[in-house]
Amino acid sequence: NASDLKSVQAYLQKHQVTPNASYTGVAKGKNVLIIHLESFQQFLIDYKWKGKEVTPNLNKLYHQSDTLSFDNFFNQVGQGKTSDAELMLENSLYGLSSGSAMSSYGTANTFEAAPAILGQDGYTTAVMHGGEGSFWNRNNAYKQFGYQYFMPLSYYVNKKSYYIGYGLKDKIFFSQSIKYIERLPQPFYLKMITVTNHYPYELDKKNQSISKTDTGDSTVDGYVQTAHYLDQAIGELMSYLKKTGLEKNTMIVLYGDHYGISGNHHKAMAQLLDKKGYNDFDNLQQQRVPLMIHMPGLKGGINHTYGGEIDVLPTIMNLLGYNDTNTIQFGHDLLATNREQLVVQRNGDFVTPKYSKVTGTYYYTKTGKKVKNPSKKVKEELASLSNQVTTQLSLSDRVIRGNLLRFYHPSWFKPVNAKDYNYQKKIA
Ligand code: GP9
Ligand code: MN
Repeated sequence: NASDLKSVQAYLQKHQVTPNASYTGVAKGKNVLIIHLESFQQFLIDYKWKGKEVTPNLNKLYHQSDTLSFDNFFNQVGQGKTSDAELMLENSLYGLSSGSAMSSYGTANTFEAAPAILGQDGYTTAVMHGGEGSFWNRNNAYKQFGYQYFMPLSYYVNKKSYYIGYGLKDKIFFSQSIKYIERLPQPFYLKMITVTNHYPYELDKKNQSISKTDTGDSTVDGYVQTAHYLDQAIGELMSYLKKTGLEKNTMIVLYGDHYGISGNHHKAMAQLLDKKGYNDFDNLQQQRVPLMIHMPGLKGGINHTYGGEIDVLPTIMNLLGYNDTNTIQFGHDLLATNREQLVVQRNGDFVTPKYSKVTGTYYYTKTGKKVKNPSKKVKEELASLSNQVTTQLSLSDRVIRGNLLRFYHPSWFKPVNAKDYNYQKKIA
């Protein structure tokens, strides 16, 4: 009920972090293009296989001076995988401890998501995805998020040779999307969801332009190949954006949604990363995924702050000039100077620059050594971090399970009415 919302607000108020004022509004009025890099882990950045860069286009973006790149950015998804990442990125709320929040609560819940906020401020909002519209309940949840347009597979020409795994191959998806991008009134907020770099990492011969790795683990070895293909697709999209001049007035946000290699492949991962051993601690560290924010003129560089998907919305909103801190968002501006760098994992694990908790065991993040015989002070520190993790997750769960945002009425926001949106029709 409404008083539950009060306790959530009290907690968020207490843990408020002031956004970085020197970045406030630097992207005001720009188009926003969110590019979802399916199953893309941070280790692929600058990774070489047989002397060849696996993702040269993304590497280039990563190192450009007008890209803000993050190298301690973690995925925080649970069983909802892609959908959890989407939910976190656009709402700054955690997924649930089991199942997918977008599937279970996406149809009926009230949200105050990025597309709704921007849509009420003159933005055109759209999602493009070369897969089935009903997957993860997107066709309903996107309405609650306030997306005006959703172009799933039915908007694209589909042929047997175009499609692999969960949808259109990324290059085909991007190239067919152009005609829709061109019809979006600007400024737009557009999310494009790729899919080819998804388990089981299959690719037709014609598109294989780097060899598979040779760990012998068949689940793992195709990963660099589909990642390479995704990277080429990004390269093609980037050259379109450059050629048309669209790049100049667009803030591009690229992120990896979650791991590609699950925690059941320690041996193969040790081989890929050229490490002697690989344990659950290492697996947690490999939950790092890319986050890059690129915009001509942006003061970029590689930022080492520890953060995760929950923090993207506050970061982007500050860049766009919305710096209201009285929001029901669990993340904090990644550029804020006084952030508490506690990265929550959905299973209760966490990472900070100093400590990592993995299935009940504490490690030092820098060395990977177990914390042995902690002093009273360290014990208290660890207990307090663990507590905060549990509190944050349970408060976020309350927001979703209790549909608490229906009680929250900030002056700057009109409630979304899903009936206003119809994804059957095409843009006129
Ligand atoms: C399908 C795609 C896959 O549309 O987003 O979702 P995932 O299996 O990665 O959660
Ligand atoms: Mn995914």
